[in-house]
Amino acid sequence: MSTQSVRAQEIAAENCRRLSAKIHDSQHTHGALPTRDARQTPGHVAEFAADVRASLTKPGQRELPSKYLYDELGSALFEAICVLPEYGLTRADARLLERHARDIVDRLPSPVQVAELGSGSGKKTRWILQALAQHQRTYYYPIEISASALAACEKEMGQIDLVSVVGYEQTYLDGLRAVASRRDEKDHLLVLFLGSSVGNFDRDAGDSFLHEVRKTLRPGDTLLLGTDLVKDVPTQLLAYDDPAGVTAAFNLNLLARINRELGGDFDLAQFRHEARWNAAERRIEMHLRSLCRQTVHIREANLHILLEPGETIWTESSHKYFAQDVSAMAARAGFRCVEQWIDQAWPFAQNLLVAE
Ligand code: AVJ
Repeated sequence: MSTQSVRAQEIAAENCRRLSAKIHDSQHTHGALPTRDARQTPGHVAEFAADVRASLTKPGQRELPSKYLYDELGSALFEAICVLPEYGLTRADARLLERHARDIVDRLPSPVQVAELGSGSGKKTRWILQALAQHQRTYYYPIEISASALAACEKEMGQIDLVSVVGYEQTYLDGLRAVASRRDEKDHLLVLFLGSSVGNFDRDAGDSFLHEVRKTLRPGDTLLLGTDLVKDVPTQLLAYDDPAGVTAAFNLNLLARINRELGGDFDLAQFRHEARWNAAERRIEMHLRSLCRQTVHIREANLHILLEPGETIWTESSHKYFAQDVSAMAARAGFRCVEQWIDQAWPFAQNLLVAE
């Protein structure tokens, strides 16, 4: 793509953002904004195909990147997971934010703007935005790769009094860099990274990701980081292998998405969802187990693979933390952990980190 058309696209995207900001400013929030699914443009198809090809042909263990779990259907299935009785994580996260929103915002420098990495529908963020909006007009920038989740989030959060919402349909760091570069000198930033999404990264990748986040910030900016804590193994396994099969559907949808968007021919009936506790790494792993010897063809990735019976494709990791781990993790990335709020019913921590 030429530089000029990239620039033209940026301008169009910027105009679109301004428009969406205006719409929310004037509180005309009925009717979703027109959104197209950027994931389906040719460039994104090529990127998806290249990622699928690289991860499915890894020597040893085959993989698929977990970020592709979240197409429109995957995001809807994830929302369903969040209300499963076995998956206490989201409720614990939301409980902490509801209970301590006042306390959290009282520790922030002002004025402060809010960016959220992977906002989803943004439901639990309401508590923070409402608490902030008691002091100041609040700008909220949800960053989300799922167009449908982002549209829902913009619509919901734009209805809060004195809150203006401008969504970024981008990956975490691209979105955050865009937000950070557009703010005024006087504005501080609060970055929300909730729901223990940091747990999707391997420990080293998590460290470098937090370090990248730190690099977009100025000293005194803050990061509110949600981390799911280690608990007993049966409870953790059940949270990722619920009896109603919602998590299985969420996991299998990744293969269905490859069939839909990349011309794949996965036979979903020949795969089984599996959740494992990896004790050495302190993480839940989701896999898809091949039930027979089978070949799969993915047209857009120009890929043929042969799967053996019992062989698995590793689709996601959810690392779990000890409460004491977080300060050290924060320090390695250039933050200081100034406060930690822990839910007793479902061990989960909300950590307030300040950029040093
Ligand atoms: C959104 C990444 C935090 O790992 O618990 C839920 C995703 N996967 N059930 C998690 C998920 C299976 C979730 N995160």
